[in-house]
Amino acid sequence: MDDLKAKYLGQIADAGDENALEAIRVAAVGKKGEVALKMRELGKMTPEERQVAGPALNALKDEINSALSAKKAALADAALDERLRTEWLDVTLPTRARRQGSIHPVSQATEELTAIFAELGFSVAEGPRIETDWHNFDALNIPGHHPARAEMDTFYMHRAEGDNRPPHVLRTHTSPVQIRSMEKQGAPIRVICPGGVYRADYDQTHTPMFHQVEGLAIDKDISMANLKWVLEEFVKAFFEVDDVELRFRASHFPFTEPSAEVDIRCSWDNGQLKIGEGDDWMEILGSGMVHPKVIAAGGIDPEVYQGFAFGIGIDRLAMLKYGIPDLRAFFDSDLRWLRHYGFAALDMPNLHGGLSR
Ligand code: 2NL
Repeated sequence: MDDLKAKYLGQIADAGDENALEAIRVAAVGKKGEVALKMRELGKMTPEERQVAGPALNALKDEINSALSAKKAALADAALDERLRTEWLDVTLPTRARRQGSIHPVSQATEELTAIFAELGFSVAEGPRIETDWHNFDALNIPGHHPARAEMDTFYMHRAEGDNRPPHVLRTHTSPVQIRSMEKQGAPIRVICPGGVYRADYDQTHTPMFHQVEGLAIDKDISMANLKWVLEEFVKAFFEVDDVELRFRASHFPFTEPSAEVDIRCSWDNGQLKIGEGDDWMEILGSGMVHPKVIAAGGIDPEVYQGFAFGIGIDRLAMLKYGIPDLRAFFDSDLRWLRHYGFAALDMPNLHGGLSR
């Protein structure tokens, strides 16, 4: 037994890798290993002999097994040390030049308009794209039977069989984010909510997902005059023109009263759009004074507070500003298109950025 012990502990100490160690394990303490063979001889012994040899064999087996696991751990440690020694990175090296990635025009336009509204004192809020139908519709004075629910071509989430609660929806506008902002912050409030929205509509000028920015300003004495000034400042800064003329056309939305659609003076000279001059008008947004029911839904007292709201399509703003003709290409993930219209990743967008760089 002493010979066996010396032989296997020696082999284990000399083993160079896990495979060698496994071969030793099989030969020594495996089912048909040398220790097992010795165990079989116990049957031929006298009871007295067996009482000595049995425990001694078990102890030998335990000792070999411990030596095996100790050596295995030592080999793993050595392997890790070797990897740490050979695999390393100099994180202080400069980055590689840009090859592929670029900023999507919608992201660029969003960053630019966010910077403009931030300078006008608006904070930015985001919210879930899967909304309760209360936040997306009821809170905005669009009740269950209202035609706007159908007009908005809503995507409804699935409910389990027998679950009769109203289903969640993919938000059809970012207004629910403003409802949530009112609930959280109360009045006064100045906030913009940019983000993706969904409507079941797909043709030349519509994609089922598109982007919107809505703005909301609520205080004790806010009027349409404030709305007009904010929109003029925004349009001048975004399109980088010194002067604009906006035209407010009476319109109707369930969530504003009165409501106005806003056109911008422009010209189209052989396919070239000029903003701020000319004899044409182009619709760019919808707006109005927030309906008292909507202010109340946000948890604010409409007897004390009033305000304006507006909604603008970001995708169309980006098309107009960067001269991109086809909306649907925005969401095709075509790398050639992205390289053509995309913006450099390190080119931080800001109020003074955009076309004039
Ligand atoms: C459009 C119309 C609009 C709003 C959005 C709004 C939000 C709240 C309360 C009241 Cl929380 N109104 N949003 C108001 C008027 C128009 O968007 O045609 N957008 C492209």
